[in-house]
Amino acid sequence: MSNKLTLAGTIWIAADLHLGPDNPDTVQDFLQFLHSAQHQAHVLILGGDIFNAWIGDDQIAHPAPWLAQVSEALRSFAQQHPLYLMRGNRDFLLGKAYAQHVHATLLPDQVVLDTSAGLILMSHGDEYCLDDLAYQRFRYWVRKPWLQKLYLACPLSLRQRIADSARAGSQRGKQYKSKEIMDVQPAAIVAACEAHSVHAMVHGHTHRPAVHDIPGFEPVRRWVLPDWESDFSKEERRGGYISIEGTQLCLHQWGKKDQCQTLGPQQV
Ligand code: LP5
Ligand code: MN
Repeated sequence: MSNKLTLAGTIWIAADLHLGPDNPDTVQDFLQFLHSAQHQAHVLILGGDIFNAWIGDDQIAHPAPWLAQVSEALRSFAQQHPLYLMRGNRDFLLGKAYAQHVHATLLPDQVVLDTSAGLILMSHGDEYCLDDLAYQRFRYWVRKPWLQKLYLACPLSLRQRIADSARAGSQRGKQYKSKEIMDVQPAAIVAACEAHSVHAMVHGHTHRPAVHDIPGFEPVRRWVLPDWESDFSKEERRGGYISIEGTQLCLHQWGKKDQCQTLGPQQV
């Protein structure tokens, strides 16, 4: 039985914001987005990699200015509308303490959203990258509660150093990996569709925003959320979100035409 979440009204979903001290313009873009969401959406789901690296909820005791600003904006959104947080491969250590701090609800790694447009299988997406064996090994270990407990028992300064080295290790590792290996494995997508009768799949992680048919499961499509990046090249400002309103699911990317599909019960 999958985790099911019934949501009413207009839903906005964003992921891969990678908020952090080195991305001030992306942080400002996100604060602007939150303000728009406050007035145009009823529910907001942040689908993982919200932060560029999350080293433990206890950092909220003495937050960096950017984190205090983001947390305050999330709290004020959540005082008016339901806010859900999903964990990604950078912020899998996000915990109940931070969720409570921003008045949000933590979601499991996979959830079936029961919406006005239909049933939508949502996850961060890293769990589908099964051909990336090095990553799946990393994921296997860092999800171990005992290792997380060990890591979280370290001083914040040491945790930051370990996170920085993990980030560097990741950047190095990616140089030698093919694009295919770092994308979702088609068989994993088929298995997810076979396990869940849904009208659409939504995930992030790959930083390859698009809408894909799923051969053999038409008209179910796989919607990939945009990653956000406004700090390194103004021309290449990246970002966007998925909206679910009425029977329509739309992918909105900054500077690109919206892609929409009317979902419907006839699909399942
Ligand atoms: O993240 P990104 O986009 O660069 O690449 C991802 C995969 N890499 C990761 C690693 C993260 O970037 C690391 C984030 C640090 C979080 C802080 C907590 C750290 C310790 C927690 C201990 C409980 O997700 C990358 C994929 C790519 O997506 C595309 O899908 O290819 O996978 C890899 O690079 C696999 C490497 O093997 C990862 C190596 C990390 C080194 C591990 C050292 C840390 C051990 C800590 C022990 C206490
Ligand atoms: Mn990711």
